Amino acid sequence: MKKNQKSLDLDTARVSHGSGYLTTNQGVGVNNTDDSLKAGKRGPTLMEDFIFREKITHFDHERIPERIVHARGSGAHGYFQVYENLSHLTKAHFLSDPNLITPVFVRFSTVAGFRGSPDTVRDVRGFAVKFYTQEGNYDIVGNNMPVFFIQDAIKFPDLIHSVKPEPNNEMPQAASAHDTFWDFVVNTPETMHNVMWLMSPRAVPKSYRTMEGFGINTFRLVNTKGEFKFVKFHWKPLLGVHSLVWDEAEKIAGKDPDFNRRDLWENIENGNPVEFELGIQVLNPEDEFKFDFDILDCTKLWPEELIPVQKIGKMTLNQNVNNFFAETEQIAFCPANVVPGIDFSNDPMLQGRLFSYLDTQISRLGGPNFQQIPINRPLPKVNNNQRDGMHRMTIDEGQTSYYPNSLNNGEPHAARDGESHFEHYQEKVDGHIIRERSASFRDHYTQPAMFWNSMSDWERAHIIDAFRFQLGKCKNKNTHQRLVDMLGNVDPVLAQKVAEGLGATPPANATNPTTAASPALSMENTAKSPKTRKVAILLGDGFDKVQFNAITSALTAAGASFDVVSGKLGPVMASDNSTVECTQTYATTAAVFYDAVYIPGGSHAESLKGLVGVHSFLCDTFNHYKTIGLSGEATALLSLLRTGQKEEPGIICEPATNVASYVGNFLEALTTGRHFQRKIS
Ligand code: HDE
Repeated sequence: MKKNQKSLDLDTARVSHGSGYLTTNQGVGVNNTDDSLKAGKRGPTLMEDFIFREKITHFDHERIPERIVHARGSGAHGYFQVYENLSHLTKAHFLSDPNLITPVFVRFSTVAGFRGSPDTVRDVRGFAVKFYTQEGNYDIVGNNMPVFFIQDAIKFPDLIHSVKPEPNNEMPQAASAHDTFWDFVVNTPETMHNVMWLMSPRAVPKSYRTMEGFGINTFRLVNTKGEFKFVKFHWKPLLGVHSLVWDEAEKIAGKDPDFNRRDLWENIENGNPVEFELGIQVLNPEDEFKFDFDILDCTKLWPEELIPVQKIGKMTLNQNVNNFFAETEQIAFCPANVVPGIDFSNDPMLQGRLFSYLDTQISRLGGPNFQQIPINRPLPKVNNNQRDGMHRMTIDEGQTSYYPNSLNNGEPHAARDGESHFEHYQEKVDGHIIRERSASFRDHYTQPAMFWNSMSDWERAHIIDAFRFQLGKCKNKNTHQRLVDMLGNVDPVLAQKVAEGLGATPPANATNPTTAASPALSMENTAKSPKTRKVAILLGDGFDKVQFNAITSALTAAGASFDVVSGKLGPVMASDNSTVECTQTYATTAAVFYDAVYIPGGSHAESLKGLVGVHSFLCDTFNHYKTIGLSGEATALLSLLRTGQKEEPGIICEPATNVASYVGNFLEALTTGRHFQRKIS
């Protein structure tokens, strides 16, 4: 792979430890790193043992504070290319030339959990992208939902205190299903819209490769003529948007806490690039007041049907980190990192964010020089009079470190015309200094209702179940009722169903304030591809090799993958006495890690019937709406499902197997993914 500019820059910091003798940090050779220096073989350790002290001291200080939010994350390198010259909209150089390759680093994250918490919890996901442009670093620090919980940054500490583990006992970990979060929600109606998203399947993404990203806040694009447009940023995954079901997410959290991290890592490691298109919604300044929401209110989205998303470029992630700490942990994103041509709006959340990130990074990364850490340093030369501070990495030469100066001929000089530089958009501002919320921010229910109206049946069922689960974990009954009353302003059916589950009283005057819907908000019609699909093939001695071969070659041809699962690792014998290597067992894997299960015919079917592992594979696959494939003698295993479940969609079961047509049916069901029409109760 040809290296991009940032990769070459990072090469200067990479150190290989493949060979050579051990040394101290001073470069002095060490011939024993196993025994400390003692006064006699059984005597006390000596203070003069600098080799011992250095090793232990370094170890004692190996941890840095984790991020106050978004502590749990995974990152990857890649690049971005714009589709066409956008200089009519923005003077940003990296958006002007389709041939230009801009290196990027992306960090995906959960929000509430600690650094070691599981990936598949119900939470918002962070989606932060750093573009290493030739005009400096530009960051889109976004989430996988297009709206936020609050309207003003000053409330952020309250929101986060409420969702983090409760302060008296530090429970629960990485979960919003507890009293303080919902107490905050019922006291803060502006949270309603993001809460609807949080209860939806979007909050349990199947993969970082299959979630959307949103810059959320409103920004400006500014061109060379000084004209601006308001803009919102979107990332659209080429593989479509896909989520887990809740039971699956909970099981995976225990069985593989690194589920999303592993998926990202393994796909990049296996040469499957991860691709997202960058989209923009562009709004003319004269249209600022045309809508029934305020475009500066980040609890509102701009419906794509009103303001279409234009796809402007593609990001490809194709390289894993060499060292998690040096890269993924030390990277520092900041919404204030903008380049000429991209500017801020007066969105009060954005304005607060512009302060917070750099501030937190000064303590997280140990002082004001964290921009010099290799993963953070920009590609253009940093040229200013800032000096000193903790961990300064550069040796800044010269006598002068101030401006203006004559001793250094006025250098470095203020950028002149023709030299890339940032100029703030010269907005005219006029108003009284006031600590108040704009009246245009007051409608907290129309867009949550629009979100609800846009959902398919299975998404609605997911949302109702999520509310019931989350509130069910809150001890305070008053909170249940207040939440149900809030939902009465979103939709009567939603309020009624959640009330039923909680034993609360449905609100008397529940109404849905709008008939509007935005089809783009539903995941129902998203792209579906067999390429993301993985099948568990359950085998015992005596399986039908012809059927096995037909399925596995069709899966490989379609770009899907499979694991052979059996009672023990090693070879499993087919009916024709050939063998197939089994790489997973019922102890090492489970149905939650696959999109489908397939069992070929053959004499093994009888023995599989009695195995607990096979039983739980089939039941979980059924309950998670996934495809079940049984052919030949294995169709008898249908008896492991309850009566009435056998005719449900997504069950491809043929006793007299016509191999070619069977394989086609199975692949079609697999590509569909989940069969939500299935009745699972
Ligand atoms: Fe953040 N946020 N945030 N946030 N945020 C941080 O910065 C903050 C908000 C987002 O992978 C912190 O370096 C405030 C919205 C992501 O490293 C901190 C407010 C959105 C990440 C911070 C918000 C985000 C962060 C913690 C309210 C979506 C992880 C560690 C005004 C548009 C970036 C750090 C990474 C991280 C502050 C709201 C996204 C404390 C004050 C809205 C993806 O500075």
